Amino acid sequence: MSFTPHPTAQDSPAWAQLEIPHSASEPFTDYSHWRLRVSDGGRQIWHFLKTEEEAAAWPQNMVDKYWLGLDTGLPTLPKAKTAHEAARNGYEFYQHLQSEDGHWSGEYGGPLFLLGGVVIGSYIANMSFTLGERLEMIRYLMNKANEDGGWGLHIEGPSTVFGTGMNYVSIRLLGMDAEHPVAVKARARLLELGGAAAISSWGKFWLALLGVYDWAGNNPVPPEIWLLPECLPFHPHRWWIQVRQVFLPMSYLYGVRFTMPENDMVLALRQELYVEDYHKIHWPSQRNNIAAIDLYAPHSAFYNAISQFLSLYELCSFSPLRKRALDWTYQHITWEDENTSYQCLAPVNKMFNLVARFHREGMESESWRMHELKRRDFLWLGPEGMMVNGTNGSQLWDTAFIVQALVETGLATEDVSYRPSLLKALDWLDQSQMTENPKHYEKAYRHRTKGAFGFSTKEQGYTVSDCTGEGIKTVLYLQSFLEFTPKPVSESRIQDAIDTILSLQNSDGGFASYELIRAGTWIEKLNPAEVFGNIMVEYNYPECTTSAITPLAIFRKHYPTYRSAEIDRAIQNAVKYLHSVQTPEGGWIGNWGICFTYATMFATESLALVGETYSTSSHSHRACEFLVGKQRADGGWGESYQSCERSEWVEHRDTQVVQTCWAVMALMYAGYPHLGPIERGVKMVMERQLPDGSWAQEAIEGVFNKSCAISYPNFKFSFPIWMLGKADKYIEHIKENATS
Ligand code: LAN
Repeated sequence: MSFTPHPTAQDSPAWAQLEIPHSASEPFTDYSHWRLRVSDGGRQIWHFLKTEEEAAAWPQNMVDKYWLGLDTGLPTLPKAKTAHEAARNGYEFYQHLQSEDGHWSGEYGGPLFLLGGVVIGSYIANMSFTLGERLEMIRYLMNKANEDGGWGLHIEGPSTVFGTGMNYVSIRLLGMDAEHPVAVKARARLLELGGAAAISSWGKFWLALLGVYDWAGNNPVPPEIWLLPECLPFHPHRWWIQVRQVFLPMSYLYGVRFTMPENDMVLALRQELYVEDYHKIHWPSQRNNIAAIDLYAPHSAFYNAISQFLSLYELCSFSPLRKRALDWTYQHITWEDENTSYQCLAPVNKMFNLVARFHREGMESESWRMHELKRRDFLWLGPEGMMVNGTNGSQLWDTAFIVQALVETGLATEDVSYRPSLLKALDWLDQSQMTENPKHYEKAYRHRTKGAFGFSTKEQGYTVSDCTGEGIKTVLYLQSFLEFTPKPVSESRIQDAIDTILSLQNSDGGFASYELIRAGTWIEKLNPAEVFGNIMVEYNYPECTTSAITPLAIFRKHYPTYRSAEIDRAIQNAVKYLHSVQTPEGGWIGNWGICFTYATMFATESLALVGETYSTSSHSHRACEFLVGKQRADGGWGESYQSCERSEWVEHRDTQVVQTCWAVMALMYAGYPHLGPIERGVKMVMERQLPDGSWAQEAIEGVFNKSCAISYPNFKFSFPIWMLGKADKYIEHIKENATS
């Protein structure tokens, strides 16, 4: 084991203090100099062009302008008189946001605990940011601070110690002076909430790496757990992959008690972050000190007992065993980096991996260079500054929805001018399907990837059940439903995708996110993260289940001989699972979108696949009654992200376009026969359309792990276009049936 001596970041001009204006309403950099460079199958990285000559040689395109919040200059369109015209106007605008390689890029911000990891990790590992990036990250945080000066878990949440602590440290490291009014106010709020001593466990961990929280204040994360026999029902390879991949580098870093060497910044932060004198804090009693406002999933007594036991173990851990455990966890860390070309599963494990690799290999290494490079895939510049995206983008997800919308609404065939855009999308999808299993496969506890699609890019390399479903469904739409397209995705590659989908069905018929469910839900009792719910194991999700089976149904029609009995069974069992999780009120609880409107749209689509509709199925009937009961006087629907926290419907203050689309889509999937609610929903969405065909950004659309909201800004295009185009045909069809 090596403990690489590292230079301290503060000595580097790259982290020197900056003059920061008091107001963040205007950009701190010249927005006309930023460009989104798209490369390598959808990597999206914002570049700042230093000179006017460079800027003139590489003009801003529509994608740059739109996402930076600059005037796109797109024309006012003739006012739509029908839903179909409105859908068309929507795409007249949205086609301009397609990147030249065929996918749709976009922001994927929202969580406010990710930027802290990227900044602290970079500081520790002596990596830098450009001046523009630093300034715009500071500006983003200034813009996203709550009235009280603090930050929440996500951009719509109340201030928490986790959000405030991580982001306070970030603005300071990025160059804001401690006496800047924004820092003063944030610090006051942090101290009011109890100071950083009461930060949640992932915050404690980041602060300990930085040397501003004592390791004795952290519950143990011993790497030896990875050496336990794999057959044990709680072995980490059975945990939800997001937690497993975060726990992995954490256990390595905990095992070596990595701590950044003291410097002036570290000493200053120790003063600033705490209510009491840093050196007088009794650290062992901070392990379970979590501010009440942060707590979503309090520790179980079982977890606390295990932590106590592990604390005793730490006092007498046996060093040869520790060394073996560290070597083994390090090996797994390198496998994860290599399997994902250093993108890693998400930015949390990426930044912990980065610090672990830095610890063992130092700065003069391939891993340092690669991690340094790939950090930028997570940085996204929006109108309010630079944020850290929840993943390296949502490329596949956004591309799949808009393409399906175009095909289902008939827009794909009605206008030849849309053809190039569909052909480019197909080309991108062709290149985004994974064709091999991971380089480090079973030994790295990975699920198969052959034939799969991920949420973002092929390079990231993780199968997601519903992304594979939506990805291959989109390929089938393009290749089998349209006459003008080539067929680059071969039959055997389509079969690989179907095989991957079938490999992901759980015994009760449902589909989880990345893998099969590998352990019992009792492991949730070991959830150490306090701020998130349902993170320890995979669960079945109504949304993932639907996205997995809809392509199976389409595939079955076009390729009736391939695994057809299994496909039939898979669909039947999936529907049984969906029946079993419908709430007594008639909806389904959403896990990745907010909330009931989202999951109910998916569930009714699945039911329709087996002929269950409003008039034939009590499940579908109840779903419609539930949704219609939630429609507002203005014709729309609106749910707060708190629906996801509480698993019960919580009205949003305002009606939401995206949720209205989901609700109307659900009614249409269910074959709801009464046109009133559908027509009123359509009217509401049409009224909100802007003169250039776009829709304005409204409340946050997505969620994960019950408590953290996340933005899907492309949804405000794909779902209105889809819903309006579909509704136009649907309304006509119902009216025709009524008169015939
Ligand atoms: C995502 C983003 C995509 C999302 C969908 C495809 C929409 C979903 O249907 C399945 C699950 C998945 C892939 C998903 C899982 C959790 C992610 C990766 C995220 C919400 C993006 C960020 C989040 C990740 C867990 C953030 C890090 C936090 C931890 C608790 C580890």
